[in-house]
Amino acid sequence: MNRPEFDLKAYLLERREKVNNQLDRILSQPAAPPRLADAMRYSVTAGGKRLRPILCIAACDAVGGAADDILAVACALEMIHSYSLIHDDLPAMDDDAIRRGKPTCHVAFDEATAILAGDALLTLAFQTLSGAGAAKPSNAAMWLRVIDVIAEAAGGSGMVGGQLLDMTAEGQPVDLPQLERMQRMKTGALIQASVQAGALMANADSEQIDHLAVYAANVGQAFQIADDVLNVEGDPSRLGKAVGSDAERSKSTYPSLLGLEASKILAREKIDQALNALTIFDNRAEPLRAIARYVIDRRR
Ligand code: GRG
Repeated sequence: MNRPEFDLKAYLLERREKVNNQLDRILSQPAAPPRLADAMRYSVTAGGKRLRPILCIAACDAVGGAADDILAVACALEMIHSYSLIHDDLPAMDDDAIRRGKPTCHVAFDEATAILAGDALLTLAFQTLSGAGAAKPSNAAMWLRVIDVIAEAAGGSGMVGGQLLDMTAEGQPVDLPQLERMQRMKTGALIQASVQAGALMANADSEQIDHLAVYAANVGQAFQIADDVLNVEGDPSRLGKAVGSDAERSKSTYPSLLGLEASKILAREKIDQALNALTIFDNRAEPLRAIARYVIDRRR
């Protein structure tokens, strides 16, 4: 008998709505000055696929965990991601005017407000995690591990470090191993942490954690390759941001190093490896499987 096809669209819609509602609740609470709170809300609620929160929830689902506080972790990941986009768009970095189909934070507000909104979102993410953990003292060790995994991925040895490598490499020739390292840190680390945090919240065992790490590493790389491909041949109106910026800045990307077709083939291979890593899981990993396929078929 054929297995009914997993409905990714419905899964994404439902999880996105839960994440968005919880983000609304969190962002309506901070006693920040109104202009700062507005800028934080503006960027987080501007849209976005919510890939990291959904990966976190899907990893938790795959392990069979009904973790009560998974939404707190999912929202913390999205706030960290949103802060990184606000800072990435600043004049001192990529100097982008459009993000998620809207004027970037520093354009809609001003540069200082955008810097501070990013700072405050990063801090609020960790406050959300520590607050949820403090409410469950019996699970303190698990929460500390989740916080540690996310902090390491977001910081100097992960996303922030990758951003620095990326910026210093601009205009310079970069080879494939250098590109892979840079992107593993800049984009891959938070994607990996999202999956690992979801699994930890569901009390995954070490075999499950190891397989999910292989899944996440491959999905992270495929995601980045797809992003580079979309920067060449994507539709700006669907992406909500400009295309062609990598070539304009002479940035080394998968298409510039390997060509467009070889990049697409490599992304597919990565997704096959991600799916192979999930063979130890039952059908509760269907969302993770469907997300892996979506990562390279997406148009935005
Ligand atoms: C400034 C500390 C700091 C870090 C910036 C993630 C990042 C590091 C920069 C983003 C630049 C970029 C376009 C990277 C390529 C892949 C990527 C992270 C795309 C944006 O993420 P999506 O596609 O965005 O998940 P949405 O808007 O859907 O959330």
